[in-house]
This record gives sequence, C-alpha cells and structure tokens, in this order.
Amino acid sequence: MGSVSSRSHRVEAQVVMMGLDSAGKTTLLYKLKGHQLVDTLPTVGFNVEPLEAPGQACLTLWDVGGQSPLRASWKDYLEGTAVLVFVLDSTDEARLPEAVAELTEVLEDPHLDGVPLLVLANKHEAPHALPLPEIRNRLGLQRFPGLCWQLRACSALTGEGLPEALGSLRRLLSYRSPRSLQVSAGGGRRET
Ligand code: G3D
Repeated sequence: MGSVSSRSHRVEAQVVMMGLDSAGKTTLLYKLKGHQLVDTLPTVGFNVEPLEAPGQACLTLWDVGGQSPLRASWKDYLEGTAVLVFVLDSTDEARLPEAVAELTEVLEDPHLDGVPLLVLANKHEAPHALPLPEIRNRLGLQRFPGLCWQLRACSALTGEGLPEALGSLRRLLSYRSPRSLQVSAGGGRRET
C-alpha cells in the first residue's frame, strides 16, 4: 500500500477510512466521488479508491469491529497513513461504545503515532441522530494527548457537511508530519 509520495507536483496521500459495518463508509465514498447512490453491499475486505477531491488522496476503506474477519490484517495497512478517517453512525447509540472501543484500539497502534484523525458523525440528517456535543463527549479523545483531531457531522445521503469534511481532511493532510503535528497542534486540536 502506498505511502506519501509526490509525482509531478501532485501529492498522493494514503487516507484510511474506518468504521463499524453500516456506518456509511461505502455510501460516503460514492458521494465523495460524485457517483450515483447505489444499493450498497457490505464491504468485504477493503476497497481502495483514488479520490481527487481532498487533494490527491488515495482512500482505503476498512470495516472494523468484532465481526470483521479481517480484523487482524487491516493493521498491516496502517503504515504510511497520512490521515485516519473514522466514520460513526450518529443514529446508532447502541453501538457507539463498540465504535469508540474500536477507534481507541486503532489509535493505540504505533503506525498511527502522530497521524491526524478526522471523525465523521455520519447520518446526521436523521431526526434521531445524536447531537455532536454528545458524540464528542463520548469519544473521549482528550485521552490521547498530542492527537490532532477534528469532528464533523455529515450525511452521506444528502451530502450535508461533506464540503466541510473535505476541508478538514485537506487541513489535516497538512499536519501529517509528527513533528509539525506537535508544533502546530500543541497537544490536541479539535474543530467542530
Ligand atoms: P458501510 O460501508 O460502512 O458498511 P454503507 O455502510 O455505506 O453500506 O451504509 C449502510 C446503510 O446506511 C445503508 O442503508 C446506507 O444507505 C445507509 N446510510 C449511509 N449513509 C447514510 C446517511 O448519511 N444517512 C442515512 N440516513 N443513511 C445512510 P441500507 O438500508 O442499504 O442498509
């Protein structure tokens, strides 16, 4: 899997998008790529998609969670990750603890030292979506000192919040060096 490289003034960055199954990763990917929405099938293994919008990023999608039979192997692909995008289903309060536990485990992986994190609270257009401040509290990301992170509400269905999410991704891509992270983020940074 490619790491950050440059080619004729273009930067290719590996962005890994993770989340529990049904969080909306595939729908998000299609929406970001401007494709027609399709009936999605469960992600089997992983998808790798070039994505132009946030600045020449190569997006890899992974399902994480206890039911993922590929749980052991996705960690092998974290090396060279420029930004981690974690997708949450804002409507699924019951599985929020599981999502937070998985995110916590991923963040403890040494390959992600100094890698910025974008959390997308997806399905935010749904009337029963959890409010963003509550999701922020339940994420408890202040437990990770030095982690550069941002939280955005979005809807892969309506596209709401996606321009802002892409803006965040673009900014986080510029924080991908651990050294610049420490200097710029000063022990944690968040944006809503
Ligand atoms: P995954 O790739 O993370 O496993 P999918 O998730 O993209 O397959 O989406 C799982 C289900 O959530 C799909 O519904 C999809 O339409 C729905 N979904 C994705 N994003 C949104 C969103 O922003 N809002 C709402 N309301 N639903 C969304 P089905 O019914 O096909 O299982």
